[in-house]
Amino acid sequence: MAHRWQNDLTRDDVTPYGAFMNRRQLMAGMAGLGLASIAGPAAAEDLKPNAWDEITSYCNFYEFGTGKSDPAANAGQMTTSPWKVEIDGLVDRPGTYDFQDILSEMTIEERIYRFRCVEAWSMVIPWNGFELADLLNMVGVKDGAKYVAFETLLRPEEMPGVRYPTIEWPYREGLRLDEAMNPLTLMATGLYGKPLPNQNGAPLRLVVPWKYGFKSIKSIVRITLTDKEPPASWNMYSAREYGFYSNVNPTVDHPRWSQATERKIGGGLFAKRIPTLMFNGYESEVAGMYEGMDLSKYF
Ligand SMILES: Nc1nc2c(c(=O)[nH]1)N[C@H]1C(S)=C(S)[C@@H](COP(=O)(O)O)O[C@H]1N2
Ligand SMILES: [Mo]
Repeated sequence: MAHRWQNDLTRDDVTPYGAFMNRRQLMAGMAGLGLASIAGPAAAEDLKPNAWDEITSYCNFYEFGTGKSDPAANAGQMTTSPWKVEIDGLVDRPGTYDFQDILSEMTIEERIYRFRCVEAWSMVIPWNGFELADLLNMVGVKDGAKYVAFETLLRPEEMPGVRYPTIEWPYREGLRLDEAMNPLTLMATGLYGKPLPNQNGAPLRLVVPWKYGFKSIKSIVRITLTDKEPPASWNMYSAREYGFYSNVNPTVDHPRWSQATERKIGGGLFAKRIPTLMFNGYESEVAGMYEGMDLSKYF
């Protein structure tokens, strides 16, 4: 089974920016898929990457509308070049960084991750990107920083969805510093070896594979290191439905639906729902960060 995946992974050994793939990290990424802990051909089938068309046409990006096909229809209007990312707060080298300058410092690799939306659908996505830890180390995290806050671009003239008061704009999210530094936490810049399409959060979005999808904030323009838990858009909208942590957990239901199972996109009308895995299958890599925490309280 592992060999089959290794073959799949090496199939298009391409990255958008010509950087080489780091084999050791690729293997770590495969371990991140939980291959060792999953047995049987059915489970292996669940790890088949979704098609490009599925990943790029069924999206959540409310700045472009609340329908699943709205982002693909409308996000083409978003100007993504030039792109600046402000990095501020408790860092040694705060500043406004050009996206291309950030890229030139980073090693782009491929990571095939499960992706689980809080709405109980899922995909498997072959991202390209770099570890958030590498970016944070580049700017230098100061003593006393405990959280990382993220903000999405807010440009109403290019974003038809932001005239509706669905959530508070700009879209905001946050992680605890240890979560941000975890090697699984990715800043994605591509998909299937191609630059990230706008609807998926071009040119730079977060991917936190053990958390519900809304934590994976798109089209990031600001990253702030802080000592306080930062406000997050969905948490501000409804804290009892969308916890700050939002770790994937099949035993803690959303107030309005079960989180025990999920529907993998692309399976067709009669596809069976599949069981949702604790921490979305990444338990061995991340559970240690939450030791001693009551996960039904800190959900
Ligand atoms: N800025 C921004 N980021 C966002 C969202 C959004 O509406 N706006 N939706 C979130 C949700 S709910 C999910 S499930 C994922 C969807 O990512 P995808 O469309 O690339 O699959 O993006 C997340 N990041
Ligand atoms: Mo989501």
